[in-house]
Amino acid sequence: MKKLVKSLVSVAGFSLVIMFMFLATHVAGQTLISFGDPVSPDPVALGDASFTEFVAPAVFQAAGPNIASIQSAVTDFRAALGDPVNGNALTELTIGRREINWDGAVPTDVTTPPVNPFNTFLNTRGAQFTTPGVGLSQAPPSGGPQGGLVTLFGNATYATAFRAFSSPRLFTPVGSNTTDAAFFVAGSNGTVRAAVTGFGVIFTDVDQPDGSGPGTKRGNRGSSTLVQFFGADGGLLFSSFAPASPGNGGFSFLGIKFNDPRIASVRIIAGNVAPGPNDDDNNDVVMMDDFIYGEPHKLQ
Ligand SMILES: [Ca+2]
Ligand SMILES: [Ca+2]
Ligand SMILES: [Ca+2]
Repeated sequence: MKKLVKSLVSVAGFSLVIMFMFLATHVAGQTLISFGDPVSPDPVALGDASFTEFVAPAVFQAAGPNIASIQSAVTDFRAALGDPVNGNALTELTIGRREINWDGAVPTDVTTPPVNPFNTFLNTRGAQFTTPGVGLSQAPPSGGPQGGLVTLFGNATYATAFRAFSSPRLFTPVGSNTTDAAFFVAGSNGTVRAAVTGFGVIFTDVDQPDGSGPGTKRGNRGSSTLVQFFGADGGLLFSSFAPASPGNGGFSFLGIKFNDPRIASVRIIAGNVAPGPNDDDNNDVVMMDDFIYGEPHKLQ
């Protein structure tokens, strides 16, 4: 009997350890859990290893049918990163933030052909963008000399499916729904790696919220749009789904900020499919607008 009680206690203890592991990995925002690793029966050692490395960022998010729906979250995020906007200053500044609204260079309604890597802001604002797809383009939803997203993706519905937060242009990968951002000291032309305290992105037309699925299925997957934040060693610091706003041309914002510059790169998965098909119950096509991030500081 004693033996049975002892083994029950040990089973209960083991379950607690598993539960702590589950909580720890979820609190840490790590979606990859390795069940193959040996599980230590010592919860003290496990707790030490799991909790000390995670630093929680401040998270800013909002979604809704119009610009006003997300404006206060964007304003709060800008304030958290700090003033001023450092524009195209070709040096590392101690304070402030950088912003890219994709609307510069006259005429501003031009559709820029997809390029990879996208180095337009590499030297001037310390950010390089790449995609596993064909390239990255700036375009208005429709119109301009090249016809905007409508012509770029050959889909007339894109004229009304998406709207700009900052008019007239949006930013999008072509041939993929993934955009990677890496940070460098401004003025170094990509030669000096850097990290930022925070990074935020405005999306248009995130339809699918966390936990819902096509048709009557519910709770079978996450939101269509995900942002992952990585440190200098490539380790995942944090990841979060963007909030959704169903309908046409809605807006979503997701930004996070740490107390120190530790975000060296960001992966943005915008929508659950590469742009091209109609935006519907199965295909949640999503476009990006303003990127807002802390001043890139040289990695120490
Ligand atoms: Ca814009
Ligand atoms: Ca939609
Ligand atoms: Ca959509």
